[in-house]
Amino acid sequence: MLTALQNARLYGIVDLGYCRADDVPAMTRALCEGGVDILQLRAKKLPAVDVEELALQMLPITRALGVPLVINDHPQVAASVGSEGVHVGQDDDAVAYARSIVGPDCFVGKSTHSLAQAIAAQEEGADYIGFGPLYATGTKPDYVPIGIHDIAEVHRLVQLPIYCIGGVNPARIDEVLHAGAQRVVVVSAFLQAPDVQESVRELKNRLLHG
Ligand code: 3NM
Repeated sequence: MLTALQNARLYGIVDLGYCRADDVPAMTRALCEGGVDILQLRAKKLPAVDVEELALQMLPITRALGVPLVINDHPQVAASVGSEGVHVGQDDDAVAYARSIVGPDCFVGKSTHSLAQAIAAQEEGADYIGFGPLYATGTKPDYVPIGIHDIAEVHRLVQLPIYCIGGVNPARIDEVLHAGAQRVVVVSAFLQAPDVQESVRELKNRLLHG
């Protein structure tokens, strides 16, 4: 599973802020068939029991298409459904705590919002990091964007897979790649696209072939 993480370039998120619960299976399929390499379930407002139910709907689809599923914020759900990954925020000891719940076979990612946090997450033993938000984004409206100038530096300082996140969309992908990004997370630009699968395919193409 860590090999899948090493090779992954495009990370999608089924965010319940943009996707109705009823649409989760179809959205999961569209994102995976379009070409996301990793997929996260993010449902900030739902209780764990509902997150678990959605994860159980997603897993047969993600597994059939060979895409690791990551559960945001709920290590217990990740453990109970047996997802391939779990993602945590900036709380102290979040990585160690999540790992104690999910065990050794589930990778653990952490959100970081500065170079110092990125280095700390590496020291804490995260398997990958998110780095952002690069641009202001309605998906995380209360976060101040960090810009793109530290992207090259974070790649010098941190050896983990680094997923650049926050406001990444087709209009900005070239700028983000030019700034040194190798991997990106895209949320609203995919979930709000008229043709989700096609929009993933196009962005993946530009990631792989410039
Ligand atoms: N985490 P969009 S930014 C979920 O910086 C999330 O940690 C961020 O959504 C971070 O692609 C973000 O719609 C939102 O901007 C990304």
